[in-house]
Amino acid sequence: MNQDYFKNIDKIKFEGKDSDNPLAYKYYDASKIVMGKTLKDHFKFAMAYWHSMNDNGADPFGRLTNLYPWNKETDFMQQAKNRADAAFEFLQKMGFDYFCFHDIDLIQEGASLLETEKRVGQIAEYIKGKQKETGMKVLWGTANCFSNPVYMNGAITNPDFRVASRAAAQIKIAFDTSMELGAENYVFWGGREGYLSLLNTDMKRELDHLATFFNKMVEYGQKQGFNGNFFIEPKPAEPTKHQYDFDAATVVGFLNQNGLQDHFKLNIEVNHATLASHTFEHELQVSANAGMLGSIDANRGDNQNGWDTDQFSINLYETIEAMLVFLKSGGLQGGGINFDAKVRRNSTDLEDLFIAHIQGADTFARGLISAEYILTKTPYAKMLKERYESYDSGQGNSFENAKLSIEDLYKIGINQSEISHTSGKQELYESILANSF
Ligand code: XLS
Ligand code: NI
Ligand code: NI
Repeated sequence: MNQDYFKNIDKIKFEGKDSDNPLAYKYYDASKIVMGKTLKDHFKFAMAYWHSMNDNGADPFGRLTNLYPWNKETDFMQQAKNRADAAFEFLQKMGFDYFCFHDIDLIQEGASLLETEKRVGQIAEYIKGKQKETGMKVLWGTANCFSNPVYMNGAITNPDFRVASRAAAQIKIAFDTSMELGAENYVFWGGREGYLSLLNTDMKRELDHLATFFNKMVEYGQKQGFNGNFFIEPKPAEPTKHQYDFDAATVVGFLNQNGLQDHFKLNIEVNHATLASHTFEHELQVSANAGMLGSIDANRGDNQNGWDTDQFSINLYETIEAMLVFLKSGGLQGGGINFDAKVRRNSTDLEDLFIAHIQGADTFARGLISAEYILTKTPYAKMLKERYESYDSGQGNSFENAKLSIEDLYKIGINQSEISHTSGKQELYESILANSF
């Protein structure tokens, strides 16, 4: 049964920067070409089911403020269908082609995993039908192995094998469902994979279990003919005190150490980067350096708050810096831009969902257009290249190519008498950035 949940909202159009219509794109012109590719293809914008369809405004201090009309139905199957109807109507009106989901975003979890498996299978059939009608795609699927109390001591890294095997079974179901819906990627965010106290934790053993499981998932994916990517989404803390997938560098090290580097890439979330005391662009660059820049969970944190506030992207400076890394590293490998962000608890109008996503898309469009401008119309690229030119030829080049021994370096270095200062020109770089939009 198709209901018109967003009756008063038409398909969102691009109206340009002078438009004062809050329900129009000001910068995101899907067909605009930037660096030889349309904005739509660069980004592959996706809606996060959990925030935009399931969230109800509850927080640790208060009950729900915003029970969406599609979630009011009490029959779980009808409710799930209503939610899917709303999701597809929203995507079509936004002009987005993708969504991301956890297994139990689609439908209420059953009393047993067997029951959940049955439910997820049924709603997946319904969603598949809607995909056929509309052409909507899944950017990635994942399993929620953190909400159910059974996971209080961890999922795959649980000290009790009974729980670990339950998590593995749940992940298999979520992965199979994702494949069924044509997911282009599959994400692991280890919500409870970490520890609350090292006193009661055998960290080495838990991490070994995680690596063994990932290797088995690689084998299973190959057997099933999955040709998408596996992504790991780093986060330093929350809900555990110390998450094992702390940041991009930690995850790259873990993948390399366990022979997983050719099978996994990273899904970088802005707010997770800042929680790890990094910047968004730093985490993208670390991933790109490893050839593992897979996907982005777009949101922003709050300078005052030390938790994952998951606000929609509006920080233009941050996004331009990120889009510079994005363009310089050739974009994302297989992934897209998933708005892992939620409207505030007191934003209770249905149009707020649209305004939030429009602003997010506009921020990324603006960021990418500015980054292209910086790379093609300013001295930026030349300045950066010249900063390293002493390695382009001569002895510097020999060093770069590992042709100088420590004795050679000694001979060269000992004679460098008067080394003049070379300015880092940070303010000039910053002014180029600040004048790029
Ligand atoms: C939580 C994570 C989560 C993942 C998907 O902080 O961002 O939403 O993206 O499990
Ligand atoms: Ni996320
Ligand atoms: Ni997050």
